[in-house]
Amino acid sequence: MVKMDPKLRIDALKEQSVASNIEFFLITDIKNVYYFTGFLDISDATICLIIPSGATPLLLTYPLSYELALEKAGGCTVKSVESGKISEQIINKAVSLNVKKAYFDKLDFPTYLKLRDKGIDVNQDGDMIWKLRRIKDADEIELMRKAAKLADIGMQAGLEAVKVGVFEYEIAAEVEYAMRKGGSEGTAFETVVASGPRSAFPHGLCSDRRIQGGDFVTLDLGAVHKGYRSDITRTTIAGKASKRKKELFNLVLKAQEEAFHHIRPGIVGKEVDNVARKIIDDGGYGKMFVHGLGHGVGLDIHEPPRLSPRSNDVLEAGNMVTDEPGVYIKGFGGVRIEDLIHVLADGGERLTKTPRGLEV
Ligand SMILES: [Mn+2]
Repeated sequence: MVKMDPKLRIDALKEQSVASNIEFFLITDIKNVYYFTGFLDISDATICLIIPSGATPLLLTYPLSYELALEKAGGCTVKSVESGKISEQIINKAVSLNVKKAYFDKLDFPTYLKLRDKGIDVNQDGDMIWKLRRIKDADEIELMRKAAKLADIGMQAGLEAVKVGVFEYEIAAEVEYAMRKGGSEGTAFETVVASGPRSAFPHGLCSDRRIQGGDFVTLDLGAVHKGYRSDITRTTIAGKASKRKKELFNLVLKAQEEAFHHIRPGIVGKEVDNVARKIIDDGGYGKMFVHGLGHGVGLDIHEPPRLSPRSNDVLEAGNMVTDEPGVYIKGFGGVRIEDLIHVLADGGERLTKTPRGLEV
């Protein structure tokens, strides 16, 4: 049984806070609250974790979530607050602790103003938390391995469902059913099934278009396991591929493969991006590779570190990043191939393992 120890994470944050003279850290992003407490609330909840430097962390939640929060958030004092009163509680706590300087990851504007009115210096700092979150510990790696496996199950079902005459949404349904059946908590993001000319839209979602012979079909999907996400894309062909489609596919595959072999600690995000971009550029499609090569994945589907032309993020062991070059030709179609990569001490490890061939 995988067990997170949020207490160690709070200690790590406190350590950084002390070094930066931060006496009061307000955490309202629900993913961050989960990371530091083990309590995951629904996405639109208003909750707040207060980490004062010298006292026990305080989790403010509303009555609906109180019992669950109490059960999960072991290292915190949990307080149930009437809905609409969380802001007031935050301010009271800051005033009672005589806080001079507060930091937050995300904060609503009225609360921000009210804290300022109390003479408190209020600052945003997401970096301190991302410094921790971007390096996955052994437990998180195991959870993400499982999420990746569930995505492979979804992809397998999706690829099997690609047939001439089938609606895109039917393929998406097979993907999501298989992942759910396998134990996924839902989808990591809206499943993409983009066929024919629609495969030229990088985020084409899925529509009521029917698959036609010779279509590119791009499936981009992800599963969720204990809050951790996975991300995989495959492009396949319905029936037989034309020569041009094969060439385009092989170019993107080569870019994906080469970039993968460059993933290791110490390399900069833009350097990895450039490996793939150069191959696609040399193939004549540089202008049609319209996004960065990849992004970090964890509790969020898009998080640091980034692999893009401007990213100065340096890869470290324990990072989880995607490797997903793509080429999109308006009216013709597009190809994207994506794997979730675990950065090891000496290279990369593909967590998603579905074969990458064009014709399955
Ligand atoms: Mn992705």
